[in-house]
Amino acid sequence: MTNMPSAGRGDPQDVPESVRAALAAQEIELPSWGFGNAGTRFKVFATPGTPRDPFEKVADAALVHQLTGSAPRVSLHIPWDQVPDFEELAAHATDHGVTLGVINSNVFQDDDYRLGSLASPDAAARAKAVQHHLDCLQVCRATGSKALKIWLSDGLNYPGQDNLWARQERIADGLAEIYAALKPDEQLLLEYKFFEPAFYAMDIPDWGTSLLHCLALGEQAKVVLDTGHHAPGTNVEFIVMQLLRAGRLGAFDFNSRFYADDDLMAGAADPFQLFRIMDQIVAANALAPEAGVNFMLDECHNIESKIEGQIRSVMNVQEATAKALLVDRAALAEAQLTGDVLGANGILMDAFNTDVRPLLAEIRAAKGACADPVEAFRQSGYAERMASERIGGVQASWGA
Ligand code: AFD
Ligand code: MN
Repeated sequence: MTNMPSAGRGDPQDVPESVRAALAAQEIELPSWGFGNAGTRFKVFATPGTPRDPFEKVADAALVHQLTGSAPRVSLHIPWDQVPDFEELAAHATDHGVTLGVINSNVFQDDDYRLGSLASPDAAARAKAVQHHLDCLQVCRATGSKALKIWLSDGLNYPGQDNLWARQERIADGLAEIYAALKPDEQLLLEYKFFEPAFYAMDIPDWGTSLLHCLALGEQAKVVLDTGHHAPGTNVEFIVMQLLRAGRLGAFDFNSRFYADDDLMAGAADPFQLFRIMDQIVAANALAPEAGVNFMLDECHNIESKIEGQIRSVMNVQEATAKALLVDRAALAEAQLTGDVLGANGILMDAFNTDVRPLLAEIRAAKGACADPVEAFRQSGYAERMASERIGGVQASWGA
């Protein structure tokens, strides 16, 4: 068979209703911290109009949802999003057409955690970290969130600095205390990262370590796969498949990287990898919200427009998903089983090479969102208005 693209494969008229419905139902969760100032260890750049508090961050995130139609939830980060009354923030979100999503803990910005949080050799630091997570669970109950996301920056800078095994036991004990506090409808999402801020050994460096801890904890513990958290060249879609097989893929933190945890727009550095990831999701029937995988963004934009960067990331995830849904699965299975190596690859590439932008523009418009969310944002004058209205106060950043 030739692998020439079928006539107009991406033509909205040719796309099955089931594909259109799946794309219309797709939900991508936004990071509140993606709307604040960000940077590297060298400089955090301030941008006029940046939100000064969680209420303004939620308003910016709600605009992304309004324009794209596919970003109905906003993850919070504690204490960056600390407010006196979380029920008031949840109501504010609802008023803006979105809801509050996953609650992210933060045990990486306190001097007490210099040698680690749950892994620290200091029992007081460990106890403080456990308490912070118990406090975050109280935030979940106030916001209606059902998942606590844990990323530990814990690790070592030098061989011999601490006992690798003992640190695993300390983490296991601390996670067990937190897990025991979960309500039956709540989840603990455990994220891994192969380096940074520690440079010799992170205590949860890879998917295997996160999975081992989740399996020891119980059914309500699942793994978070951050696409910026692997060594260059890692086959990330293989990890997606394995975690799906184990029933322990809880969420993605989508972003893009050229070298490390670069926090660039999802899909911008390697759209083919994002497609291969979504291909595994579609092949496993794990796309629908009820499948239990949360498709989140975790990215901060240092020099680029924050709102536009989040809009583009949502669109990039949608495009990768649309292409994955267009894979001719029957023909692919046939080619695979008959050992038609290039035929099978060609079928996958045919879908990847399909221009799905007209299809997605039509689906967005049909939902009452914008066919071209980026252009709509640029035309809206929102960025300019916020720059003129948001005067004074302290712009949100990693510190606040
Ligand atoms: C940092 C970490 C990790 C975490 C995020 C939010 O690297 O990705 O998910 O902060 O806490 O980016
Ligand atoms: Mn992350």
